[in-house]
Amino acid sequence: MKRHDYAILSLIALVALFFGYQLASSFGKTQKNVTYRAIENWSDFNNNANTQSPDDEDIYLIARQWEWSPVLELKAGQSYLLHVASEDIQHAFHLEKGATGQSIDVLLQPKTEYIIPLKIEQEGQYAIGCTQYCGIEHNKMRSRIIVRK
Ligand SMILES: [Cu+2]
Repeated sequence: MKRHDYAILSLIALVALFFGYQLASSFGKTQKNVTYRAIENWSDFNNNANTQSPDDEDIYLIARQWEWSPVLELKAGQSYLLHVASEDIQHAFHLEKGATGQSIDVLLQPKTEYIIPLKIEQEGQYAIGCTQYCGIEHNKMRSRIIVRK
């Protein structure tokens, strides 16, 4: 090979490394700090979701065909641990980018609790949705998180 061939190969390798790194770090960020565990007692989780208040540190959200329950009302600037779980089949939690500066996407295996650290500084309403096809009314599976001062 001639010298300029090596130069071109090196350039291609650098570009591949750059985009590979970008891709790898974007995957890492969406799932970063998210932990999960099997839910042994669904009625406890359901009960937590139905009795929570914006003052609690731990907040609960249920995905099911085809809704998110309940509509969460949070306080701006407060740190939460958001516990999200699917009651039936596989769904995927998506929170719009405006909430935290980066969208949050977490695949939800059934009856598994995903714990997502969440802090939203600005009051407002932030869209959530399901990004995993989950049946005929999948596209209706949208809701919001309401954040107040
Ligand atoms: Cu779904």
